[in-house]
Amino acid sequence: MNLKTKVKDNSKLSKIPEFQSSARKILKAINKSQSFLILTHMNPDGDAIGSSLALYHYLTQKSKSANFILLSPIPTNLQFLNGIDKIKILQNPSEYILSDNFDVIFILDLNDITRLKDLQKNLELHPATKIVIDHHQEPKNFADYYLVDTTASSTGEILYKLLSQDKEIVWTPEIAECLYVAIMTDTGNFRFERTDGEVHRIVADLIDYGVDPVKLYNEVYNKIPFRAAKLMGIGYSRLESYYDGKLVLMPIYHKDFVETNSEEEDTEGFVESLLSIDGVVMSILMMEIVERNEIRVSIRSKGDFSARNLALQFGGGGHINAAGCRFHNSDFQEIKQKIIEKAKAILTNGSNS
Ligand SMILES: [Mn+2]
Repeated sequence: MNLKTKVKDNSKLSKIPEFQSSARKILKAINKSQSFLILTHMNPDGDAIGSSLALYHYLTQKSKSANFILLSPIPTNLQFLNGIDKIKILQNPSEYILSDNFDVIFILDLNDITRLKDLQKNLELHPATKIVIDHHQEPKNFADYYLVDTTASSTGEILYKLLSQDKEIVWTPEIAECLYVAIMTDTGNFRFERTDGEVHRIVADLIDYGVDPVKLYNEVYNKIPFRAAKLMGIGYSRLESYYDGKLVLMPIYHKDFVETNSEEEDTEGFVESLLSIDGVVMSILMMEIVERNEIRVSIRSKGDFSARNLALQFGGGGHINAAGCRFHNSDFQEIKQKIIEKAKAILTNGSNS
């Protein structure tokens, strides 16, 4: 590991050369506009909601009209966030989008609007300036401005760097708290790769701005519903192990959701927890979601073993260490066998880091 002996003045800026000029252009676009819409991905996580809500608070502080809409529900452990009641959850967002004269549409923690399903068409038609702030690989070409750093820990980290360029910002505890939750959740509470010195310097600033890290940890992580704990127990009792314990797979069937009275959202954190098993470098959660006739697969991994490569082979995507894919009208056991087979090459050719 390279230990830097000196912290440079620009340590809080991105390593990407065009970052500062993009940031300046985006701040300019914000200053000259009045009406904003903020969008993020389906099944929003802490980074999606935390960064979007931080941006919402920032825009409101600048006396702008800000709107933040979601296409799916807010996880219960994020509902404590200040301003969460300002989020509109819409069944029919396409009409909403065209009904308003937004000057700017922000798309956060997402780089591919086909993932917004029905919204895609009207989003493309909308004359607003579109700005993407994100850290995922291979952004699609649909927006006017991009603030993308695929080496960043989270969208929250990138947004912090953007907002830091505004010399007039007032760092309220609300903004700081939302950004802290974004960074904390996307780094798995500062455990995942990309949790570097820069990340810690940023969260140190956020703590100085009024964040209470103990309170936020409790709110986000110590909130597993009892039904989810029961469901996790069923999943653990079925755990399967492959390739000398390098891969573990947790199947969860429809009947398990029924038995424990739990839902898809209750599986939050399951697949990550499997990585704490000794020797495991890749974990897979396979869920049967009968409402959508779907098998949802979440994959996590360590080091160079690529969860993303595995997901890509089945039409999915994600980051190297966190990815997923979905199957429709498929047989659970057949899909499982295929995934396990395809994982073999990754687990045997992957690095041993
Ligand atoms: Mn993210």
